[in-house]
Amino acid sequence: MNMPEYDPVPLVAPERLSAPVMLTRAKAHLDLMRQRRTVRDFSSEFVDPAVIEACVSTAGSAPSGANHQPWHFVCVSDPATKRAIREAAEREEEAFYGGKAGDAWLQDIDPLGTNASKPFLEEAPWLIAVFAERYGVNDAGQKRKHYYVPESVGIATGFLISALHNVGLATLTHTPNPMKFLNEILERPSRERPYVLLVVGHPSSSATVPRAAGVKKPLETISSFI
Ligand code: IYR
Repeated sequence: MNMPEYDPVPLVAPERLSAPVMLTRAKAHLDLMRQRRTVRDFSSEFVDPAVIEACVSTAGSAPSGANHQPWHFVCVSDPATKRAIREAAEREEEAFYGGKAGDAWLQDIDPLGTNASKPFLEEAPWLIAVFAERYGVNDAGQKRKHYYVPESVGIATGFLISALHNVGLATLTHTPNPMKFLNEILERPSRERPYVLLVVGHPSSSATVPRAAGVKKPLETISSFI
């Protein structure tokens, strides 16, 4: 088989910052990211596809196992496709809230105020369905093994959420369960597993968010320094 060889090139290093500038920038980024909230009330205001393209390209720059980039992003603005996704998602959510979830799970999400109704799937200007490729296929149509797929796609999705937040767009990380219907509606092959459905747009002017979801664990709880 034709294996690409190790071919090191000089690193194009980001600018070297002084210690105080590093700290200022770290805190400025923290301030920006702390403003991110998961939003469920979207305006239907237009968002330029070029902005979505740039944010998805940011996601595509993420690190991945063996650099196989085991992801695919389907960006949907077509109203009929959004409607089909809403209808399928609400069918799953009705089963979920109707008993499939179990009492403990429903109690855990009670503070989020969610229910089976998902109008934002039609109202928001963009839905981005993130798919994880279980395996790849090479030019000859043979299977190519992928590595650390959920980790890789999770990192890329994090890049995407922060890129969207950086341009002032709100997101909802939505995971109707199961999400298999996304393969059918979006015509993706079965080797791709739906990973998350991101709802993207401007928040509506009357958007509210659950107080409880804004409470983040303190640094002392989430970290140790040795
Ligand atoms: N997927 C459902 C339920 C839900 C589950 C979790 I875990 C959440 O953090 C929020 C909601 C829904 O979207 O309503």
